Formats: sequence, structure tokens, C-alpha cells
Amino acid sequence: MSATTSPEPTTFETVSVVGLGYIGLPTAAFIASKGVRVIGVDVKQSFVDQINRGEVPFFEPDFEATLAGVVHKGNLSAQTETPHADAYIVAVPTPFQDDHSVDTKYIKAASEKIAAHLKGGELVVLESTSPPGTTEEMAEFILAARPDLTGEDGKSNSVYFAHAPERVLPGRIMVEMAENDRVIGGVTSRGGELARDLYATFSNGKLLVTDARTAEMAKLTENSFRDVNIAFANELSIICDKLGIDVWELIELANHHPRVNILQPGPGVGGHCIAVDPWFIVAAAPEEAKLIRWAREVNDAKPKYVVGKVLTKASKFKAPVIATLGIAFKADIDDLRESPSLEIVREIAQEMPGASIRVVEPNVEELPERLSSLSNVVHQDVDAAIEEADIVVMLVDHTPFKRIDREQLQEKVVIDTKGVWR
Ligand code: SAJ
Repeated sequence: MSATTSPEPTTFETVSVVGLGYIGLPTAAFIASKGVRVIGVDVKQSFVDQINRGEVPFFEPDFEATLAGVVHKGNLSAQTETPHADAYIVAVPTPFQDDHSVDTKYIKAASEKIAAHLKGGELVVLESTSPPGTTEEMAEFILAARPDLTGEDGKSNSVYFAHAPERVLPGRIMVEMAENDRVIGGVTSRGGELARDLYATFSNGKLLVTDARTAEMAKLTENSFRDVNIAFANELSIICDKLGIDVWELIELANHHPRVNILQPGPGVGGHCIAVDPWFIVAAAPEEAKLIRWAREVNDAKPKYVVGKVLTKASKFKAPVIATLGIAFKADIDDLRESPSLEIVREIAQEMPGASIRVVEPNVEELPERLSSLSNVVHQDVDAAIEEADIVVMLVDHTPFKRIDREQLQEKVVIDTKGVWR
């Protein structure tokens, strides 16, 4: 690392990214593509092996060529051991516990290993989405493990900390990683400056520097904003069902107002971000976060509503064949985390053992165990599933499903949770 006190941007010779998932790995590859030596760290040996062969362990459009390029050039390598580096980026999972508070065990495990390698002067950035105060806690944790890095006054220390929450949309990571503006929160002002310099190596967006707690809250706020707005659309869809109004047409019309922009209803909210992050705000301020909690509950209740609709229709058949289209958490990805569609399919299958459930999911080779373990569930291609079905349930608006010929749906009972076949 050079020039720690000059106004010139600091450059980093080595960066270690800890946690090589959907966010950590693309971040590592982007930094490596700018000629910085990046060492990725992951506890999963299979991930490490795949990455070192230049293979992406998950599906993300257009990412494979970039990864293969930086690996073959020698700018990015992966390993299970944490090395020394000028800067660390921690991008590990931050799941919630039963009471919806964050579980920081993966941050602690990463911090412990980083602490052991520090020499002084390094930057440690937390990217994982976290409640306000988590980055400060990480700093305290690391400095407590390394009292030799804190000055005699007990306050000044030679390691710098910041929070730089990721904002990329899965499916658009290659575009958004480079173009999105970023909020960067320093635990100290120097930490914020150094993190800004690190992200400036690969980001073309504005780098907006604030304190760590505000940056943490900004990330939670962004995802809660989206959650509340999806809840509004989901609630509208249930009201419209009751009133016999087409919710999709309604939203399209309302959105012609210059200051109205309603999101789309669906089978529920999935993924590991929007369905999780608002709970961190609720856990931090349970009395105050009323709307945010209610929105979460509205979205969490939507899958049950869809199941109820399907069961009502299916009860009219003796042994219904039900084609369920899509189990990913959203369109055109293979990610099944917190997927409402997957839970809907599972619940229908369990509630109706006499029904035959045909699952169509072109983005996965095999059904997950939660479905494959059920005897009345099979994985099928779209044409066969629709052909044999009495009831067709549209759950995920994957591009190939949008091309389905409407002729195929004639004579079928159709339940379309995404408004694809209006
Ligand atoms: N959904 C709807 N209706 C909509 C939009 C989305 O029902 O109108 C559903 C989707 O089907 C999906 C869920 O919401 O089940 C979440 O999908 P998403 O596309 O809204 O978001 P994610 O989870 O893929 O990514 C979000 C993004 N956050 C925001 O847009 C504010 C992304 O920028 C973040 O980086 C990401 O969370 C994250 O990692 O936090």
C-alpha cells in the first residue's frame, strides 16, 4: 500500500476478499481486472477449486469470461486460508436468527482470521448487509484480538475500518458492479477515505462517503423501501381479486400518473436480501418500525394466499395434475434462496398428496431435496407439463415462459401470479 497520508489516492497492491459468493466473487474479479493482486478466501473447498479453474460456481450472466480472464492472468486466485493483504473485503452471509436479530458468527469467524495476519496500516471493509453498529463491533473485535495495533492512548490504532454495502441486482451484476453509486461509511474518516480509494479502482459510480452506521442503515433502508412498495402491490392484488378487478391493468393505469410508480405483485418476496434486511431495522427499533414490519408480514403471507387459491381450484378435480412454472426466487436466475415459489409448490404437494405436481424450472438441473423428497413431485419440461396439466400455475416470469403459446393454455385452469398471460 502506498501514500497513506498524501492527498493522492491510496493504491493497494494486494486485496483479500473473504467470502466468494454472489457478491464477493464478482467484487474480487472486478478489482483483479484492474491489475490488483486479489486473493479470494472461502471455507468451501469446492468453490475454491472451481474458481481456480476459472469457473463460476453459480449462474450470473456474462460473468464467466471476466472470471476466467483474471484467473488465467494470475490476478485472482482462491484459497481456504486467510492471507495477509493491504486491504480486506468481508462479504460473508449475515443471516437472521429466530428473533430476527442478525447472526454475526460468519463476520466474527472472518475477523478472527484477519486479525491474526494484520501488521498495521491495513484497511478492513465489511460489505455484508448488517444492522447499524456492526462494523464498529467488527473493529472492536479485531482490535481486541490485536492490542499491539492500538496506540498508548488506548484510542488511536493503525488499522482502518469501513462499511461499503453492496447494491448490485443479481442478474445484472456485471453492469451494476461497475456503474452503481456506492455509499461508503468509515468507522473513522481515514477508514472512509481509504475505502473510497479501494472502490475507486473499479467503480465508475459516485462514491458517497459517510459514517459506518449511516452506511449500514442506508443499505437496510433501500431494501426496506422496495419491500414496502412490493407489499403495497401484493396487498392491491388481494383487494383486486376480491373486487374482480385486473390488478395488472390497474397498476399500469395508475402508473401513468407522473408521481405514481407502483411495483409488481407476485407470489411473495424471496432472495436473501429484501426478505431479510427489513427485519434488521425491526429488530433495532421494534416499537418504531411499524410499517416496515407490517410490509414484511404482508409479503410473507402472500405465498399462503396463492396456495389457498390453487387448492380451491384443485379441489374440483379428483386427482389433479398441476403444472407449477418456476421455483427460483425471481426471473431468469437459478437462485432458490428464500424462494416463495418453492415453498408454494412444496405446500401444494403436501396438502394434496393425491395431486401430481409437475415442476418446471429450466434454470436448475435437479430439484432441491425439499421437493425431490416428495413422492408426488416431478421435474418436467414446460411443454409436457402444460400438456398433461389440469391446472397451470405461473410462479416465476422466466423469459421462456413468456413465450408460451396461449393456445396451449386453452382448456386449462390458469393461476397467473405474475400477470404474464393477461
Ligand atoms: N419482486 C416483486 N415485485 C417487484 C419486484 C420484485 O414481487 O416489483 C420480488 C422478486 O420476484 C423477488 C424479490 O421481490 O422475489 C426480490 O427481488 P428484487 O429484484 O427486488 O431484488 P433482489 O433481492 O434480487 O436484490 C435487491 C436489490 N435491492 C433493491 O433493489 C433496493 C439489489 O440492488 C440489492 O443489492 C440486493 O437486494 C441485496 O443484495 O441487498
